Amino acid sequence: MTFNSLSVIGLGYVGLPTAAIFAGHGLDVVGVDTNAAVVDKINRGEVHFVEPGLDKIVGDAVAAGKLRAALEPEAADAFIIAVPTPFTDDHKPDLGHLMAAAESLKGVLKKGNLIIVESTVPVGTTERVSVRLAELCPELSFPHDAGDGADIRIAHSPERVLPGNVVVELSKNDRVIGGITPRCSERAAALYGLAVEGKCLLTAAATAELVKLAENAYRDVNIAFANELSVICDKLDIDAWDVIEMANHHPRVNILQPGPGVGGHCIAVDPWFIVDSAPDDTPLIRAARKVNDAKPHHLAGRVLDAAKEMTDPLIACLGLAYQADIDDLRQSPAITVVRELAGAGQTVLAVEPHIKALPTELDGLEGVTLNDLDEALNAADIVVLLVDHEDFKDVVKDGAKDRLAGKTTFDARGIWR
Ligand code: SAJ
Repeated sequence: MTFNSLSVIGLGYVGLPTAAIFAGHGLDVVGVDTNAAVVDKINRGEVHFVEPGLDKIVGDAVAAGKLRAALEPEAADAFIIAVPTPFTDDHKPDLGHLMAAAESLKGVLKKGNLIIVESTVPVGTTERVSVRLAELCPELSFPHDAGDGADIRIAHSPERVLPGNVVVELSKNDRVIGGITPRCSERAAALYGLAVEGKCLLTAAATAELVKLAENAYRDVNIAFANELSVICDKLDIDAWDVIEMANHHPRVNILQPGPGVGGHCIAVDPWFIVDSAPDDTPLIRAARKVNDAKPHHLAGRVLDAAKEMTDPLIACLGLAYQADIDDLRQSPAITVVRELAGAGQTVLAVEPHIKALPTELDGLEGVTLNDLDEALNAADIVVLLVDHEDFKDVVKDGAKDRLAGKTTFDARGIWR
């Protein structure tokens, strides 16, 4: 049986591009989101966040009548759940959105349906979804209980796309697919086969859950190494990027890039899901989190030391997003730096070309304003580069003029060397 219709629950950074790509391959796709403004926007063929190439594929799919958005789930052949799975203040997984999304399928599920959990989840969650739906839908059988012969098939297939390159990576990346049973994996692979060029690697649900968490914890640990090295370099007055560039000439060394810290909704969050599952066996993963979380404070401390040597300096902070060329501010270390500078009584000229107003974390903070790049560069005594946005790259070589001349600079991304 092939798939004609798909419902994607959660129209955020992963769900919306996923919905658009399947619609572009001919499926009738309904995207579901609880935010009415998002639903309206998508139905007008527009997108609600910055992601290269996304506006075109969403616009085309809506215009072709293959993609529409709704507030409630509707019957479909397959469902993909792509909602946020954040953590609580004490670093425990918060599965509230995920379980609510799963529960919203009660009443629309029918025999033969496939459900895929794409959200990043702690080990055991896909099975929990199956158990919960079995409680809510007693007329249907579910794979944790009925095995391969179940009415409903459920699998975990973690998204692995990099914000800023989502449209390309969604179709090119290999996919890990972990079904609750082998048949569940095969059905999920058949769905992705309609739109994904990468390989489908089939495994069990729990293995797929840990694969995704391991990928992000691995990256966090490696970034922590680069960040720790850069703190050492600051102390020894050595250029960290020189050290890394030269060390990386070794055939078996590949050190990542230091930065102002690790942000986003993935790398800064997912390692905690492993810690939560194995609290006594995760010293390295915890240490990496601690090193990366300390990095913005280290940077802010250095800027404040420089500011203390001046009278009422103006500090330009370039970039608020958590990484280059996107407007995503979630868990952004740049925001932590700005808050810390403002909290110490400094005047901060924030520059973020991808947003039109200060985010709530900074709005109303005394001493912080949102500025355009030229205003901030002209006025600032200290310039702190926090995000390697394209717009900031040619600041040092704007014609013959060095726009940083005479200013104290902190280049947390190493792009002005
Ligand atoms: N960062 C550094 N130095 C580096 C690389 C990144 O400081 O060398 C910083 C970034 O500036 C950013 C943070 O780390 O603040 C995280 O960025 P990232 O590029 O590592 O990745 P994310 O969080 O945008 O996306 C990650 C990706 N996972 C891996 O690369 C293993 C992506 O493939 C996942 O799909 C995504 O998490 C996710 O949704 O889980």
